Amino acid sequence: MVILQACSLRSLQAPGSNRETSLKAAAEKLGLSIGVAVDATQLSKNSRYARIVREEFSSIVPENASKLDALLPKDSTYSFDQTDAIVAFARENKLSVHGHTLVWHRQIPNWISAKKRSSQEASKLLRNHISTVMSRYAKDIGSWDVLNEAVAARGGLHKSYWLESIGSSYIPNVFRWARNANSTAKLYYNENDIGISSRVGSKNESNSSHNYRRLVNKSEATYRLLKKLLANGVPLDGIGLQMHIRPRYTPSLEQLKLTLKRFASLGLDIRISELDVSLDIPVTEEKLLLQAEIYSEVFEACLSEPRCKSINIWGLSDAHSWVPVVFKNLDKATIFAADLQKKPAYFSILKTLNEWCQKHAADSPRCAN
Ligand code: 9MR
Repeated sequence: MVILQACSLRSLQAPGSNRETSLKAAAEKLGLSIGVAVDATQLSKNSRYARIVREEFSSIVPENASKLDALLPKDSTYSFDQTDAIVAFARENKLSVHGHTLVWHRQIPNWISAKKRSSQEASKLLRNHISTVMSRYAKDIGSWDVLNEAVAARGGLHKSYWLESIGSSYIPNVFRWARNANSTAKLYYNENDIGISSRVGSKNESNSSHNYRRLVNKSEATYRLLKKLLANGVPLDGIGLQMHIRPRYTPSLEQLKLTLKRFASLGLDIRISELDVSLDIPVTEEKLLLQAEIYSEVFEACLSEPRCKSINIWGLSDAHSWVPVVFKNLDKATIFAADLQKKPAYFSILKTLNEWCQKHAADSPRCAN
């Protein structure tokens, strides 16, 4: 990771001429969709939460509502309430919805995972699920994470009920089933820890560390998997790079740009699909400023790549983030504080978006108009 120079909060907040005052307006000018992972209960019960989602974002992703365990909690009877509520909120507020996630090795309800099924039975179940859900939301959900995290940390395929029951053919098949269910939806493969690609030489000690090599291996394994799928005619429109990052494990701007270019060279659209930047506790003002710079760098990398179409923050605020729930020593990963005040990261992203065309008018297709 490069050492970032923390700037002051005051300079981030400084007003300028011709500036947009919401993330959504500033991003849309550059052809970028900005989204956030949401929760249906918060949208209906927390009016400040709902207002920020409506005003600052152009797109929403159900954080948990459309996963298999939420949709099919007990048996084959669907429970669509939460996803329906999210889709209705999007419709009322003219937001787009990205679906997350049709197939994953986690959050599979017990009644499915506890039962051994033949390849045929498991394929039928999964195919029906994909078709039922995509058909129900055909008008409202224009893009989907069809498959989430199928590659293991060391390369190879991640252990999964679907891999065990169906075999590796489940991977191309889920995309084919998705295409049959909806001929126009954009179909994404979504993966974590792939922001670093081997295209970037290892220039310093940290780049040759075990962790660095592991991330490179996973990014490369994902690249090869997608290349093979495409060569075999599997319908796949895009890749989501999750980017759950920490200052210590953040790819440099150069690494990230090259990784995005590498995936784009496969002819895929790119989403930064689940961005958050976790901080070690105790969180200080200095760490929040460093976090602001890291968020901005991810936005810069995406803006530099014409095929990078959308960035999504994973959770609206620090009170709605999965990070402290899972990691005892990490916190404050989003761009709004727990009391829903804007954090330095918010201002820094807005500034990056607003200033993009001052800095890149000559070399960025996003500034053509
Ligand atoms: O943010 C989600 C959290 O609320 C859930 O408890 C968790 C359960 O697996 O999933 C989290 O979201 C994950 C996403 O669906 C896929 N990529 C990793 C995300 C963070 O774990």
